Amino acid sequence: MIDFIRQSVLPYFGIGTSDAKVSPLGNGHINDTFLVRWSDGELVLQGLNTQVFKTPNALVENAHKISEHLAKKRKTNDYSLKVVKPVRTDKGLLAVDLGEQGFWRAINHLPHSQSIDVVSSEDEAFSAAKAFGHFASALSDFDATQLEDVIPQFHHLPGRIDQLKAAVKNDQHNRLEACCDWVDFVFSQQNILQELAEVSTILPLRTCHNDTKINNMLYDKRDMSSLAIIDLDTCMKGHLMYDFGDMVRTFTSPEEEDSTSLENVHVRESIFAAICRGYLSELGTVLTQDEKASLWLGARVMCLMIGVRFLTDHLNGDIYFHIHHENHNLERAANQFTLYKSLLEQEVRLKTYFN
Ligand code: GN1
Ligand code: MG
Repeated sequence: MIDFIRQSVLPYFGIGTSDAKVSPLGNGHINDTFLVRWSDGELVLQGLNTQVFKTPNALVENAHKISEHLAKKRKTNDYSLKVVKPVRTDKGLLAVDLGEQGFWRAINHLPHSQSIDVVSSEDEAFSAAKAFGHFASALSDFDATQLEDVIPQFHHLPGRIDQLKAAVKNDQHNRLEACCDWVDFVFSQQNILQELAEVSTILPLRTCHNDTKINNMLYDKRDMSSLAIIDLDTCMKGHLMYDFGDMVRTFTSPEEEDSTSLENVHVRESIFAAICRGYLSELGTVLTQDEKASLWLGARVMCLMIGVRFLTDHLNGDIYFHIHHENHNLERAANQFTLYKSLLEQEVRLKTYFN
């Protein structure tokens, strides 16, 4: 792959093959991401997964619009984080489509940046949540209808549960028996759908990031302050409760998303509190009362929904998320359902942080 990139992709970006160093970057589950360094500079190169992103041109256009909006705000000091921007091909395009050999796009690499996969302090949680809040706030005057839905119904729990039902029915890889307890668990939680249906109709549609994982906020490694929000691939119109929920999902556990040490997987109350403080410090005056009231639901939905998606993919034979070993998606699902249960167990205490 690396040789192919050097020979056949980098020339489109005007980078000579002789001195370019290409190395894998990050922990994404969908796209292939590389850091490219050469004598004159560096960039992040991505091969988009076109099975998942069926309209990659719309995706790069969406990301470009978001970057432009944020860059404009940065010029007037209304956005304080760094902005990730597309690096164009030497013909001035946002990407190069090589058909069978991939759809490639490049982004600027931010010096001194560092991502983490597990939050280790309240300060880290606070600054990341504040950064995601700042991002949403800076986009509150961006017309979200300009963005194409690159994955329709991305955060749509009823649809995700239907996909699980279909996977259970087909059980193409005879994996159901070994995970039927988790399937039953999901079906026992369906009363959340009613609550969701009622709330969804009253929430405003806003520009959402839709993948507010801890490793999509880059820290400045010199002082661990927040540096930039990255991965604009799933920016679409939606409800901010899901952005809040994905932070809860990925910040609060002391274990990584695929850890099998389930006895350690739980929601750390102090980290949950820091997320609320950080996010609301930026959005407190932007969110409507209904949106504020929806945040607790967003947290529950996101933990449950990603568990459902991992479990579905396990049953389908791991066709969506990259896996690194057998049963990886099942392990991820068990981890996320465990976190979801911990969230429910602590409901009374956790809800006090919204006051
Ligand atoms: C995928 O590949 P990455 O890390 O950007 C997924 C998210 C999931 C996440 C789980 C397009 O994101 O929705 O929450 O994995 N992205 C897509 O870690 O499905
Ligand atoms: Mg992503």
